[in-house]
Amino acid sequence: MPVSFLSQLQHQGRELTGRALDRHLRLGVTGLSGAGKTAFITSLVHQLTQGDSSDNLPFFAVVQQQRFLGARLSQQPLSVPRFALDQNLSYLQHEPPQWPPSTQGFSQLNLNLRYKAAEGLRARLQHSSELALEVIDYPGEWLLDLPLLELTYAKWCEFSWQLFARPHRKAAAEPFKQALLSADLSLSTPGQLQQLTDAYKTLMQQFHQIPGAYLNQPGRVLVPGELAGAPMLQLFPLLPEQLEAAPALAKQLEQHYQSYCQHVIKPFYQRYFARLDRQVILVDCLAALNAGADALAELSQALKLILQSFQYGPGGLLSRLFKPRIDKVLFAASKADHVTPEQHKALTLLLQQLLQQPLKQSLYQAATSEAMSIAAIRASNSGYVQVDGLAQPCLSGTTMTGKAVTYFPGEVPAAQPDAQLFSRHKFEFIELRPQPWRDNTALPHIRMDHVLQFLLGDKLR
Ligand SMILES: Nc1nc2c(ncn2[C@@H]2O[C@H](COP(=O)(O)OP(=O)(O)OP(=O)(O)O)[C@@H](O)[C@H]2O)c(=O)[nH]1
Ligand SMILES: [Mg+2]
Repeated sequence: MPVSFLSQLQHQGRELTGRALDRHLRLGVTGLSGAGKTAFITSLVHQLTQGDSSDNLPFFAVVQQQRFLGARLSQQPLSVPRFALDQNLSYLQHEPPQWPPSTQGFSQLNLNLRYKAAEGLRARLQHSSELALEVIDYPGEWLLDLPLLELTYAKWCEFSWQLFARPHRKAAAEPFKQALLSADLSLSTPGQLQQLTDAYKTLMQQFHQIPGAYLNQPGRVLVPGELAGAPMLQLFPLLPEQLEAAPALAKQLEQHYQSYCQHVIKPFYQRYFARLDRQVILVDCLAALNAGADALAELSQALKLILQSFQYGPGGLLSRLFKPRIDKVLFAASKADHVTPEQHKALTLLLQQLLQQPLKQSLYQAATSEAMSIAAIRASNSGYVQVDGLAQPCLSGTTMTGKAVTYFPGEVPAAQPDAQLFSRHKFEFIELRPQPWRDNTALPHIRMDHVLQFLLGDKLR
């Protein structure tokens, strides 16, 4: 029997026992590319594994009550790469400091948290208790594949071309549209299929550069991972009117589409998302505001499509064992260190509106949810400057080009602004370099202690 299969069986056995005893938690970190998943996981794990964190995590009860005995990395399936925690931390220690790069594949990290139980039988019988925590990281582009499971190839073509007609995408999509219109689709040769595939890949790469063009599908065209060169990635949306006009090509593309759904998206979903206990949904609202009205609308649409793939509800013992559902959801507006603290409330309200308005309320009703503005790795310091005798809030930090700045980044609208406001006002929340950071010191953050308390607090009592 192959070693990896054996190790997987052992791992599943441990997970099932852990679940039965309610000692196992699988955390889903969900977010589009650039939302801040890798920074979030890096910070979360570092906050848990570094030594004394009581000064850095004032709202994390188990730490404040001095019951937290520490966390260490534990065994994980041999077939999945380990999350590159040390490597990510080392980027922050570069001279000048850098952010970890965009993620190109899966990785996972398993942690064992040790703590003293506060009350009940466990506290009396055991010196220490344990909770196994499992977190995975993956390229945000792949998340956008989940909604494809609900669509046929023909419906996807329709959806794509409606999307490509939007103002911020139309010009970029024109050359690919012309390539499709001028191709003799009745030929359907391998060379032609590859040419059009390459043209679609170029288009996707251009979309990727357009701020606010979030919904780029299929995700593996942009980040193929281990599938680079696989025939099923010869996949692009024909113009809807071409589906009947070029039946042979349409049929072939539909086969590739079905194969992609079956062999890429379904296993991805089942392996990493179908068994989540808790979920963090990270959203970079500020970048969308910078990019304008179309961006904000597309962000809201992308989130709505993705979140429909998850199941929410309380986890009773049986359901936890055999059909786990997400019982706690944290909506987090990421990179809150890009605005002054008194704007955090508005940022949180904007996030709630973006996420909840398009979704039926009932989707979340079964789960406990909370929304907050956070910075996994705080890159700015906030303070006040005197202007005409009045104290004005400000931030100080270093821009990505290395310039030290002290500034007021502007106000955050507490609700989705209408297109008119965007035409009058340009939002400019600038990106900042991480602050210099030394190993063995706490990572600066905003509200990661609240995050830990919400996600883990009840399991560490
Ligand atoms: N100021 C600030 N910037 C952040 C923070 N978290 C992430 N960023 C910025 O956002 C960028 C993207 O963050 P990542 O953590 O790589 O995002 P991701 O969701 O993992 O993206 P993919 O791997 O492409 O899916 C970083 O390179 C930083 O520039 C934060 O807490 N504060
Ligand atoms: Mg990442």
